[in-house]
Amino acid sequence: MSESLLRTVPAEGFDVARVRMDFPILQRRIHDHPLVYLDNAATTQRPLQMVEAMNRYYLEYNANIHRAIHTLGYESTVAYEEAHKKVARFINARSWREILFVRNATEALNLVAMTWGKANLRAGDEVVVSLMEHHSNIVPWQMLRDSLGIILKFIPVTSDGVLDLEAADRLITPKTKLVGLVHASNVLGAINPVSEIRDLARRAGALFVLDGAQSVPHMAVDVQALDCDFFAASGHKMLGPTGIGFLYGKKSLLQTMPPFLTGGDMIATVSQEASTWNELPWKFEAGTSAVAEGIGLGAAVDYLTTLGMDNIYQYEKELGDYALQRLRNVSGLKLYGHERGESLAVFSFNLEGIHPHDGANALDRFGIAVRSGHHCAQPLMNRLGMDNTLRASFYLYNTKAEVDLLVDALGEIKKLFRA
Ligand code: C6P
Repeated sequence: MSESLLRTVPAEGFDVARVRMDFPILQRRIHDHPLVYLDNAATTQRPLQMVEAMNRYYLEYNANIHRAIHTLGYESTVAYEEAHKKVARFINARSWREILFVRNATEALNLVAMTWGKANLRAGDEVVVSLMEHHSNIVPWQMLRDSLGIILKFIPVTSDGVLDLEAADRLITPKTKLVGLVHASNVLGAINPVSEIRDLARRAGALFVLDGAQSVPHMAVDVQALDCDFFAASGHKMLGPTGIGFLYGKKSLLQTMPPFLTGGDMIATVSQEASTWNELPWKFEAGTSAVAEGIGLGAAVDYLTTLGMDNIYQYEKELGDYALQRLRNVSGLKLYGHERGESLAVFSFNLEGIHPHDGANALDRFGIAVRSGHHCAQPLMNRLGMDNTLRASFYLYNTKAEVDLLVDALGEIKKLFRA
């Protein structure tokens, strides 16, 4: 752990200047401007501590896991297992064996559909998701609809960008076998009313799956309190490396589900006739694991834990409130969502007369990185009447000064395009 981070908390509270020291990339200049990185919902930057943890693995104890008696193999196995334990503590899972390492949230959600879904769903069974989902919590269920004949239903979104709970109450019935919900929207930032939807799922006797890709980087998550059956997330959206994410699943479900990918490491025995499965979580981690990435994810979790998720949430809330107030005062800017309920500091908007891709390109000239496009949530975009937006998404190292730079640049861009 670098000295800078250790000095950050808890005595001095959340000190963003010290946090920024852990992210060398933030010192970059882009087109002669300081980098203002506001594309955190796509992927975050990485602290030195995380990169150093991966380096240490490669430089000091690189070896395959679960396969070797030698010292390096032992050390890498222990470190990789410890990373599962760190994630389990981070989200308050009952056991680290409930944490499966996968490539990303997309793979986690596909795993649920392709294992639990294929084994348990029959033609006519209903799966309910929301219209606010990322494609990764829609397409796997569409695949099952097309192969198994299940029925896929969508909880509508109101014109002000929140879930229609009355409609959810009507849609979730005893025919519903699984309810999937995005915990926080990558387009609107909206934090969804999890307990209400979970209670509807429970009333129906359905499983409840949370897509936590956007929530877990920004707020304390307690899977026992949420009482979800599955929780999916990506490491690269929470300061970790690419190529690693996790799926939390209740042990009782994981034990009875068939494996996802098959082959090495996920078996207990193999004969010519049949195979038996390894214990959890290895039953779901076939082949040589992303060892360095898993260790990196553990280090990212250490970093977040040291800062404190409640401190991070509070800091980002204040930053988000400031950004909201400033963006609302930009003339010709149409902001989506942020009208009701709680939201993360994720702002999708359009500038009158300027295509979002042109806007993002122009912002880049000012050193400001935002995303433009449909954000892999086309059903939501269609519902809200747009194809593409600009999106500024903030994280723990962003500052109010960067909000001001964004707003100033938007003003300049409007002049440039005479919009
Ligand atoms: N959203 C964004 O720019 P992967 O790509 O598997 O790491 O994450 C998928 C995913 C799942 N759920 C939600 C809510 C997400 O936001 C994402 C990824 C990125 O918004 C890339 S499209």
